[in-house]
Amino acid sequence: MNVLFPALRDGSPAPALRFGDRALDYRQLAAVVGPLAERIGSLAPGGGPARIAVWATPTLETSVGVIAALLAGVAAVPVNPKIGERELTHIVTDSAPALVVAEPGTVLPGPLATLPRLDVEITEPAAEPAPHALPLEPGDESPALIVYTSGTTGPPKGVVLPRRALAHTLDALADTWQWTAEDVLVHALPLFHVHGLILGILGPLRRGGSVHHLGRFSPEGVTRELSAEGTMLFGVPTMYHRLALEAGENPALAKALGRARLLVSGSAALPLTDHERLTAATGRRVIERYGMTETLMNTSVRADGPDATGTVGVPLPGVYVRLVDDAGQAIETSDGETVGEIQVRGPNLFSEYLNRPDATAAAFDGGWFRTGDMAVRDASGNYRIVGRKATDLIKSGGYKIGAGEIENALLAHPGVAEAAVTGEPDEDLGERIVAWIVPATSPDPDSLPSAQELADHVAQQLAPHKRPRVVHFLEALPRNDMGKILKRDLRATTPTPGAGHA
Ligand code: MCA
Ligand code: AMP
Repeated sequence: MNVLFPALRDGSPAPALRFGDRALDYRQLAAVVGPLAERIGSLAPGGGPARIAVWATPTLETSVGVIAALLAGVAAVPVNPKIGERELTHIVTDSAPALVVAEPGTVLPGPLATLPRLDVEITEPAAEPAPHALPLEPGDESPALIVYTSGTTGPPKGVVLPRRALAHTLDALADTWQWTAEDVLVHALPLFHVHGLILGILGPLRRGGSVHHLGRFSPEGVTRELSAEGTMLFGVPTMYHRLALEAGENPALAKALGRARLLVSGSAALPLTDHERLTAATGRRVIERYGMTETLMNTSVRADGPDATGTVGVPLPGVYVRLVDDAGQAIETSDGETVGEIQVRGPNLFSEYLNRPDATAAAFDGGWFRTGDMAVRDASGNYRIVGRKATDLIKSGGYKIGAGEIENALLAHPGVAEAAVTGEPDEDLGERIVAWIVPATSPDPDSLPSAQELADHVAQQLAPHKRPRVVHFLEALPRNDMGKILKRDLRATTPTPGAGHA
């Protein structure tokens, strides 16, 4: 199983990657990644603790940089190119990359600018490039990627994903979706998370198929690519929601979606109303699959299975899934009603949280990973997710965001005395981030921060998708006798005037 991308070694002339009008076939890709993998290997020798950062713009360069790191056997840390100062400082300090890989000409922010830098140079590829010997790949347990993910409190944790987990998940999805070298995947997902990078870029390459990345999401881009060669579409629910709204009035989009072999949604729940709108407009059903950064993919509706709309389907081949009740007992019934926490075991799991043995240990119940997701199982073995254990985790636009990290960023603003963050339902984003602020007392009311200023502050410190969309100003936060903030009561609190949308 050591070879992650057989088609790269076979010198296949088939198309591999396309971003806009720039594309590489497998021979051209091998000719670019081969020398880059050698340079990465010489600067950050693989097989050891060495890691590199990849400035993960949605580009050919990012894909090439990550593939080269995988071939060199050096773990890659993909970094959101819109990341803020506070979060970037944490990631660079925690992962200590030996160098950073980026597109030529990009200006990198502070903590990355001081690292040695390797530019991914992709010159006009030769039509018939000379074959390039690729390095021997390391063992299955060798770390492939470190992806940062939010928890309820504290800064994001680095999830160490071994090559074994990547290979297993991608092969299990091939079986579940009948995903082959003939498929052309279309998507517009960011390349610093599992969904866009592992499923969306490495997935097609493991199959010897190809991906057309849109650069940024738009219904026009989806229409164009699925009207041409695209056979599969991946997206988060926010994207499918926008497609569902537009498909009713846009026959070209409806037709393009109707042509696709497979429409797959994941990263958050796709509401039934959007399923129904899409089916009404296109005659097609969207398949949902369920995964997590720590576990990669756990379950999916099968492409060759019965309709299971409204569920996340059945466990993937080789993955064990169970429901556990509050007393820690496995739930044996499949009545579609008894709710338990989803726990997962299998070769799809991560190895550890980087530098966090405490958090790694706490995440497991014996060999089972506790997902924190609550679900029921029906008589056909399909899982339906009904909620989440932690109210302090927010899923917005398919991104997982911890309330604690936003609260900490808000508290660092001089105009904020107290802060609490909650999520509330949002038709487009699934959930939107809401901040509840007690302003710092100031002799000058005009110097109090505005909603926009606080949103900009969070965007600058953490990342734009973590910014509050609504800010309420209060005189005090509701607390219990122990001083703990009562977040449930916040929703019932009448905010003081001055609330704003950002
Ligand atoms: C707005 N912007 C700002 C500010 N306000 N920038 C700086 N400061 C501000 N105050 C910018 C944003 O950066 C963005 O820029 C633009 O304004 C709009 O941003 P926003 O409204 O936040 O989002 P959107 O453009 O409407 O994006 C919706 C989206 C996005 C495309 C659906 O949320 C998305 O790509 N989601 C994917 C999440 C994902 O991949 N999750 C996978 C993780 P600009 O216009 O330049 O972009 S989960 C996972 O991996 C597991 C394993 C799984 O199961 O899949
Ligand atoms: P992340 O930790 O960012 O990888 O997000 C993983 C979380 O996304 C899971 O724990 C679930 O809460 C959620 N998730 C992923 N896919 C689905 C889905 N199809 N339906 C509902 N929730 C999902």
